[in-house]
Amino acid sequence: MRRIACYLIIAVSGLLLAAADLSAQEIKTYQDEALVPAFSLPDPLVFNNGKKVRNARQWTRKRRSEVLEIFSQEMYGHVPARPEGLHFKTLSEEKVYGGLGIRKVVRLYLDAADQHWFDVLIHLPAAAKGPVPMFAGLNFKGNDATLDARSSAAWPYEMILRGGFGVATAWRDSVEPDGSQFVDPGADADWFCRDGGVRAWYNPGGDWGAISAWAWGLSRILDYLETDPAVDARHVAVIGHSRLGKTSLWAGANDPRFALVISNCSGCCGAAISRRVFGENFAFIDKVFPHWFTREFDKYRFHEELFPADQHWLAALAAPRPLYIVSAQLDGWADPRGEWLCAQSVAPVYRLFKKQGLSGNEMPALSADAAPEAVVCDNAGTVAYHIRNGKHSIIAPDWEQYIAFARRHFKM
Ligand code: GTR
Repeated sequence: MRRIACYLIIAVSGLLLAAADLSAQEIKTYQDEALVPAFSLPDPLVFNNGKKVRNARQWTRKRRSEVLEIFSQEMYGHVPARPEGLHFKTLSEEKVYGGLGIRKVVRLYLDAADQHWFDVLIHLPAAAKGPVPMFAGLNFKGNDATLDARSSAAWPYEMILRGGFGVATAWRDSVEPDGSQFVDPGADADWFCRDGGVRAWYNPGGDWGAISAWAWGLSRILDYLETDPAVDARHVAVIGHSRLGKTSLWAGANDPRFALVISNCSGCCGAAISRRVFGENFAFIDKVFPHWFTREFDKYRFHEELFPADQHWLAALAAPRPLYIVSAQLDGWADPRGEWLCAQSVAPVYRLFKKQGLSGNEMPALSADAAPEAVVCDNAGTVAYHIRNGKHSIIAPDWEQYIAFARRHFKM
């Protein structure tokens, strides 16, 4: 008995020491291939009970929800269902771009009493003969800011409309405030939850991070799009850049109604393989942006190797739908090679559905003298990847590829 008590004391004090160590530990990051630790990627096609997933049916019926639960439980938190009182009101509608497009603002009321809402900015091609496919994604600085000339590369509305698509966007902070350096309430100051975000109002106490709240908002946008006769809601591509690229992957994972998933420079806890620990890592992201995650995620600080999945499992939740992962050459912080490896490593899941992953085992490479915004693609299959010359951003050359990819998969 005394011996057991003794062991217990040693074990508990060991744990306490480890915890103290952890909080004092200095967070280091590197962007050097030579420092990438040796690792093997966990296999998404093994059930929690250790048995092998043999076919698409087993994936869809059981394994898929196991993987979704790991990310809900350990990284982003659970995404709640549609609120009962959800309803919509069109606030304005006008012709824009010399008659090329229709611009609408639709208010999404989240409760029957009209107490909580956020606004969605929608552009539709005016000359469309029938319901149009769409891109849907959140924005960083407010809906009006996407109309600003400075945002024309990130939101090239005329190009998207000419491509035959509509596009819907809402301000990230109108769903759940980020509290980040980007926030400039501007014209959107009247966002719905002045006393906090959707997490404070809906399912309070639920352990879900902002990324889950934003993904939830994207699904509500899709709820609206399903009611708009001008929209072909069975062909809506979910898209996002950076933290919103993490969000688009997570929204696509949770909501199979999104027909295509695009993640632009999503990096750590997005498409980048965590076990490479290249650029931003778990300790850093969870310290600087703790509100993005469930508190369960804290235990993986400094321990990417203990996470029960890696990010290719998250990306594979898009299967069998078309998936497009993108990097920028100078975006070392987001780990382009890790993002490519993720795109490449979803192939076994797509193969279950007889869908083609990336074509090559080599990462597409830009030549040393590549033009400033040059793009090198491996995007002929159902899973696609490209790397663009330049920095951490989403710009017209990326959109050009997204439009072509979506046109091909939506058979336009
Ligand atoms: C960075 C963060 C990244 C990425 C980026 C962004 O500061 O470290 O994970 O999400 O912000 O969203 O622009």
